[in-house]
Amino acid sequence: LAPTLFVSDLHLCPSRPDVARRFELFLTETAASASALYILGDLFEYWIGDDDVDEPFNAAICARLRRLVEGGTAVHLMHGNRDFLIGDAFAARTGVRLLTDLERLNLAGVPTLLLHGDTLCVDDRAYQDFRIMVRSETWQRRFLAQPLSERRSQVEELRRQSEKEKSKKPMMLMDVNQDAVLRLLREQNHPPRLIHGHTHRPACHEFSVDGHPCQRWVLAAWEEQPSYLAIDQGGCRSVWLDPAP
Ligand code: LP5
Ligand code: MN
Repeated sequence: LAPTLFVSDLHLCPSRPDVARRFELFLTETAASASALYILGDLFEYWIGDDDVDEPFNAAICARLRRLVEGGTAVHLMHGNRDFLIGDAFAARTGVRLLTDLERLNLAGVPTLLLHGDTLCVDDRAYQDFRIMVRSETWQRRFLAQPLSERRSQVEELRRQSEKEKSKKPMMLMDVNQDAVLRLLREQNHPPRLIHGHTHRPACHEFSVDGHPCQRWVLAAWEEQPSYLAIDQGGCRSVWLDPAP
């Protein structure tokens, strides 16, 4: 049976053409023969609204996703902290299915929880406050009412600010909080597997919750290390891609 693939944090943008090229190859050489591809957030460096799909770089990515879907691979997309404004118009144009922020799925008999990962970083209070603000409907409506050029310059300023803030935050603060992980697993009835991205710290953490074993798979950021997770009857494996094929 063809595997199900997982990626996140591609952060695609015109200023990193090597990553976009790597992604294109991944789609045609690897994802095309998979049964499904799950993109767990931050496909784009940032997304300022579906009315920006005609921008040439965005249009090219959309066309590649569309081709993959038409070739028979189901593509599922979850929002990240950079591209949560992706909406129904994007889904209609590409044929991808938009996921909610927390998904549960059964893979070869193994219940698996999917999320971007930012909601587990609860020690980063400044970010969590920011998240509440930008995820509110009124705030988004106001942001989207502005012209694209205005939105773009605001978000570019915000990206600079985010990089500056991150350089001042301790590394520990920006990782997931293990208590938040345990709380989630208990709420969700102890699924044995959890997959997320966001922290850019690829790993498989094994631990147990109230006697239930669990694996937490963390996906890599593509500008650091292009890779994907593949799950089939044989289990789950992480595959590193050649960054410059
Ligand atoms: O993304 P990354 O990896 O750099 O860091 C994240 C958190 N930062 C963010 C911000 C995004 O990078 C910015 C791009 C979002 C695009 C969304 C488009 C629509 C919104 C438009 C807004 C104008 O998510 C970072 C975390 C890090 O992950 C690790 O988890 O630490 O969090 C921050 O940097 C947040 C700061 O700590 C607080 C920011 C306060 C800014 C308040 C200004 C709000 C008004 C903006 C108007 C221009
Ligand atoms: Mn992220």
